[in-house]
Amino acid sequence: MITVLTITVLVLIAIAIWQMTKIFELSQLRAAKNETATDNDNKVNGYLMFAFLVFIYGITIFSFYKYTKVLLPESASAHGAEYDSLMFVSMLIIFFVQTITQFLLHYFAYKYRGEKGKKALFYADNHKLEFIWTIIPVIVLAGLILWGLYTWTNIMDINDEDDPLVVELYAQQFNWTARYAGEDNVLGDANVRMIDIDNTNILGLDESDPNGADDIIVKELHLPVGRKVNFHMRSQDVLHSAYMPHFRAQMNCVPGMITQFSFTPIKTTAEMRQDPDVIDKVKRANKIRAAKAAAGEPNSDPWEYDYILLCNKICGKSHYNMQMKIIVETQEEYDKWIASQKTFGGEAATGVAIK
Ligand SMILES: [Cu+2]
Repeated sequence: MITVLTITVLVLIAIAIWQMTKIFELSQLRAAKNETATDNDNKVNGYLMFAFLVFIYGITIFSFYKYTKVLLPESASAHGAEYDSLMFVSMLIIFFVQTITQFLLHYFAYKYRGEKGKKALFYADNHKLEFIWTIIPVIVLAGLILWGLYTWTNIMDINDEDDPLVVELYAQQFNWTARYAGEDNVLGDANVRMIDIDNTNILGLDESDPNGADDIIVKELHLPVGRKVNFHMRSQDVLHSAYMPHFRAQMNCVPGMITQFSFTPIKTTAEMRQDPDVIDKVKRANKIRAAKAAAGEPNSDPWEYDYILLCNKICGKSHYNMQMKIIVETQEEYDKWIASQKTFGGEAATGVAIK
């Protein structure tokens, strides 16, 4: 009913605007003058072109000044630096070319504005010019594409070299669960059809698979610094995307299949908290939070920096809050933590539910 009413109102508003335009046109009939642009009109438009150029240059400089600080801090994964360089060089070329072409576009619009007696020059073609403006983009784009493909192949080369830690990331509306492969570093088979909530089997592990007995299911991801991690992603319900921005990592989680991503964390959480860029971000966020706390708003406690796993596919109404904390720590700290966790076999035997 509301939809029908909204459409009716919109149609009526459109008719009213149309009628008013007609009345306006009729009232202007007598006063209508020659509508050909004069030299003065063209001059004004020419200057407006320059004004617009100044506006877009100004807003670009302003955005750099104001918003560069909200970009991600330095990458915390081994492959991240290469990824960032590719991004930086691509953006640099885009900004360089756009600065020049925007200037030329607006300058020529001004220079060749309409003037009485001025005639457009018929200029069929110029092979030299055509060659130059074709070959330069071809070389630049081919270079970027080749570099991009090389980087992509490097990042997406998921293999078992260097004894990687195997971890499963399990997505469901609207939370993440991680599963470590345990002592044998082999994940037990799993299928959503085998989920048995009453029996603590929340990820649908195949209880007859011996590889799964030592698997460790947790709600907080701990990673030892400097060791490669091979992630296996699964989804229980809809498309999700495991996004770990500080490690420049993202992979879709697709129901019915296992997707993979691999990276090596190179900075512990403690080290990252000492990064000047991160310190600055935390300071700014906490200033906003302090103001909110003073106004009595909930959830305004001071924030401490942590790596985070987010969902980057709009998967439902609580998508925005689908996240898991990631802690990168030294090998000793990690060993201590993992030793304190219960295995799936142990959980199933004791029947303790994992919350
Ligand atoms: Cu999601």
